[in-house]
Amino acid sequence: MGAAVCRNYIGGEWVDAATGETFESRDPATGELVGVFPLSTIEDMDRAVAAANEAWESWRLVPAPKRAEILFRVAQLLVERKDELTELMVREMGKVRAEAGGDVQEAIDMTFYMAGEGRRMFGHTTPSELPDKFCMSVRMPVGVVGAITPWNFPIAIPSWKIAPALVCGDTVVFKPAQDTPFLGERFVEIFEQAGLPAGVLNVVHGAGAVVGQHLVKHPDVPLISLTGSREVGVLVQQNAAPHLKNVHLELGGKNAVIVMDDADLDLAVDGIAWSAFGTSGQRCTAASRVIATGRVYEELQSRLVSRAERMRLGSGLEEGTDVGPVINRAALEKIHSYTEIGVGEGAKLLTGGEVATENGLDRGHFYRPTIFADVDPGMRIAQEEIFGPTTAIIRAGDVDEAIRIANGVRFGLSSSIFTRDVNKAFKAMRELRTGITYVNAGTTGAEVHLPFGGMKDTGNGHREAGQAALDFYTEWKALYVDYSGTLQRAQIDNQ
Ligand code: UN1
Repeated sequence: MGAAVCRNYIGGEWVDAATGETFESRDPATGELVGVFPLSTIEDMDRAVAAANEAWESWRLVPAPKRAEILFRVAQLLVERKDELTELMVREMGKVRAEAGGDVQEAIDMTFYMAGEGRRMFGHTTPSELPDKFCMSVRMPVGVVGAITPWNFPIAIPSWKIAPALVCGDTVVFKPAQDTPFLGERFVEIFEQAGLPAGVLNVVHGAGAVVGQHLVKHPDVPLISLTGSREVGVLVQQNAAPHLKNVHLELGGKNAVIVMDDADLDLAVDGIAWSAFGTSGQRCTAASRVIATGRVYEELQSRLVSRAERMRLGSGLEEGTDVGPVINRAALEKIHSYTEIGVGEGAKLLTGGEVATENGLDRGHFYRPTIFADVDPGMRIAQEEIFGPTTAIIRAGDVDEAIRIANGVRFGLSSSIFTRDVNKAFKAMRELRTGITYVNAGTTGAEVHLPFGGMKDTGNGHREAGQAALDFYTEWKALYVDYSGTLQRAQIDNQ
């Protein structure tokens, strides 16, 4: 397949960057060119924000069920184009075919779910304290959303932001990750195909530090939603502060799987392998720590090592590949630097810990599934987000200590416990300080109708997905209708 030349989508037109400059997107498994994209400037971003603002004036007045009809069409088109999008995702992002299909499926599910909100989006009615007076609350659209998305879920995460924004009556300027612009472009093209009016959704490609930052600082963009690193999250929060924007941040994780003595070990090994090495560990929900109690600590090590060593590395397009490439050279180097840090800290490297180069893997960026044991909870490999196929096994004495260790990091996205003891399970569900906790499953696998997000430094209190997402993309308005024909004064005339 030849490389495509792609454009920005602004005000319903496909356009090059004002300067004509471009950047490339390459297959992380082979280095092949996938597409060429506009390296946009702040003028391009200004035009997109202006288009989104203009479109908002009419989009906000389109009845929500009508807005939703377009989303239903988008979801249907995603179903029809699932194979094509899956294939493109494997080529541009590198995850294996089944996982890429899952990413597209997540977008399908989210878009259908949010389309359903068009006929709900419930507010409240409530009695007034005064006679002949009616009270209700309604959700109001806010304006233009700046949606800044990562490369690890190149269609799913954009859908988490764009679908709720549109059904709520907001318009969007979308800045996809520079590593996966093609998928961002295709996603937007589907909204165009579904009949979304011009300007309601715009995409501007380019560098986060240039166009992303300009979007965050733009006075005409009241909502910013970012999924990215903690460092970028802090910067976004700061840059958005002078305009008092509402900012939704979905940042890092350092997710732990707790394995108790009474656990079903086969199940735990399956859950850990999937959560630690799926998507080559490049999920914010990846299991990068395993906390095991006394009796299973040794047994789990040998089972996980043999599982990791049986995993086949390769292009996600090849049948039988378990682990695809990591996204780019810089990621590969960062992941390997953590192996060196772990060894330097005195952790025991059980397997992996190296770049894989055999059988042509050197054309791409492959890292062997890596497991450390004898990890102290305070070590950097047990504290910092690596975003690669590396996990650290830590010993704990009992469930209380395991929970304490699990909670002893700055992040709080996902957690899991494998146990057959209902008392331990419920204690963990209450005590683990994460936005998501699984019992007898790994740390990944969030469903679209439940709130997704984390506690502590994983975010700033907002949630995406489910009903909770509506709270970010709308503002509440309280309405009072007095039909008494007299001036009634609340708090004063109610005795
Ligand atoms: C992410 O890693 O940024 O639950 C999102 C999961 C996926 C989403 C992960 N459905 O792991």
